Amino acid sequence: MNQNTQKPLVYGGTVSPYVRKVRVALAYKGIEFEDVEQTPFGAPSEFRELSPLSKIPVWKEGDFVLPDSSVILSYIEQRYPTPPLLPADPQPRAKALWYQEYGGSQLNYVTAGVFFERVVKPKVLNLDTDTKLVDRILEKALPRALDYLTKCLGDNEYMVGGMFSLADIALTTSFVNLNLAGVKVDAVRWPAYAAYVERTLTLPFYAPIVAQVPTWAKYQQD
Ligand SMILES: N[C@@H](CCC(=O)N[C@@H](CS)C(=O)NCC(=O)O)C(=O)O
Repeated sequence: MNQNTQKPLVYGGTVSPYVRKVRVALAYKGIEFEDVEQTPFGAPSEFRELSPLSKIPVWKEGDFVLPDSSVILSYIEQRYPTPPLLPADPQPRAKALWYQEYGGSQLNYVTAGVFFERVVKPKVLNLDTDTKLVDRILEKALPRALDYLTKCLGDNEYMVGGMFSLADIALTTSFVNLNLAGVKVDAVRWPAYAAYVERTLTLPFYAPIVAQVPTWAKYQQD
């Protein structure tokens, strides 16, 4: 444990959807932790000791270190089982884990592509946005993801098992970045999914974490 606070440390930054996932899970379970601001890019060698892939988030509890958001959630789910973030039944439980995988891979690649082009490139790297790439993502990859997710959600309030779960975190955290990049889920084309994202991001334990993003990270269209 950290000698000063005895709280676990979570390394990361507010614009990372993976870090946000961990923060929301911890908030849902009421687990206290300490934020350690860390960018993965150009990180010092001490950070690479913790995270061999040099990625955020990292969980550190004394000598115990976990450098991956899904593994961190798996650990905290066992360590702090109440309230649960996974259904107890094997099938919805496995589905929730699949949605976490999808959220952290394909869905995030799509949303991060837009965020990188529209926000990170102009605001951090001083580079031009590849507008053709953004158009392709918005016209093809994002609709494909939203069609799939809409089918999975059906008319349910939550993605699996009739309960809030880590699937709901994993399938909404990327949309914070998409919103920051000036894109909202089209509520005419995907009304159920747009409403699901909106109500999930405004849940009382989730909304304050969404609000933490710095102002520089907001895309403004001229
Ligand atoms: N599978 C990892 C992915 C984490 C990840 O890709 N984090 C990004 C920030 S959003 C990062 O650290 N990227 C740095 C890099 O790829 O070098 C997880 O779920 O924690």
